[in-house]
Amino acid sequence: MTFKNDLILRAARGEKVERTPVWLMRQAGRILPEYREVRAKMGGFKELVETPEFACEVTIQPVDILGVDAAIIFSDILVIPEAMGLPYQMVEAKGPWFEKTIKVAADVANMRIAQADDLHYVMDAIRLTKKELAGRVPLIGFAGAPWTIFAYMIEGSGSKTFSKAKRFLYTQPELAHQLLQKITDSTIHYLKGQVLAGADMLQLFDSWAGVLSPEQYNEFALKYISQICDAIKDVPFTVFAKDAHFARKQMGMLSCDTIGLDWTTDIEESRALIGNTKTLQGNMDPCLLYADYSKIKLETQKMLKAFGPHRHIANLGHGLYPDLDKDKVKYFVDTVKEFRF
Ligand code: 1CP
Repeated sequence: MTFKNDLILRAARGEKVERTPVWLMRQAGRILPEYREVRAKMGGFKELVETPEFACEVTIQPVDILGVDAAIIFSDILVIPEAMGLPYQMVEAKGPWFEKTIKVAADVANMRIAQADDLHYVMDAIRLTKKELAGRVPLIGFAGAPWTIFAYMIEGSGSKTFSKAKRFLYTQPELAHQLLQKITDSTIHYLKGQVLAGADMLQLFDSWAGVLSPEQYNEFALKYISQICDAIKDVPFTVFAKDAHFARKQMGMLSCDTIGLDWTTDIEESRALIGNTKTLQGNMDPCLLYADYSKIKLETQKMLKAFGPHRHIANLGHGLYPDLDKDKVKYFVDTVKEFRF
């Protein structure tokens, strides 16, 4: 496939780029009035995710409107628990909710290992989006990391502490490993399916890495992330573990191409810990985009200089907040695109 703009793929592979590429986590979503319009036509979030034409439309919106260097397929990490046997609902203004959760051994035994076909609507959305993008920018596929998916399957919703999921690790570690392995196998099938459908690169989101201790993170998270990295060979692969500053050195040893960083980590220190063989992605605090334009420009340029000209993909340190001003978000993107070393 020839791309009109493949900066992000080259940056991920450590090749030379004319400028730093940029995209934003949660770039398709409520900051765009155009998204809210499509969303309002639908019965709910799930219907949008499960209807390839609409998922495709909102995936491409940020490419047209914000000018980002990649699209990310519009879906959610929670499609995996659903494909394994735990359906989710997205409750308006509240977030995800699972009617059934995992409590005992029989619940784990009842979980099936998902196949790519179970998520045919995501594969259809990827195929359609690839066609509609026609090589303008690469398309990113994604999944949740096993620990984060496990946390939702035990907890049944979002949580500040994920204490039920952590209790499970302390009280039923063997069973936790069985479930984590099933999630890992499902995720490998799912990600390989996304590549076959046309995804040009992949990202794993470990959003709740930060509630685990370093030791637990090794045992219950990195072990499985490492299996997934080893299984994906054909496209650049990014691991983003939010608040996992304690694991940066070990993450440098994963067989992936890019490590995502949040804004709580020092850039130079991260480079030293992770090494020069990985691309780094991030790591602006999304709240910077509440500041005035001159402050956004100053801090964005400071970030670009700290990462340097090689092996950097500009992004925020986590997803955009829905109340951010679209013009300021675009200003961040433009500031990156105009900067030259
Ligand atoms: O209708 C809406 O606008 C609901 C908000 C929303 C959106 C836009 C949810 C509910 N999910 C999504 C889409 C989504 N989710 C994408 C789309 C592509 C893009 O980035 O533009 C992606 C990549 C995700 C991934 C996701 N879902 C993560 C990992 C990234 C992160 O933010 O840490 C997580 C943790 C989820 C679960 C989820 N889905 C939605 C919410 C509100 C949550 C978080 C719930 C919680 O607080 O625990």
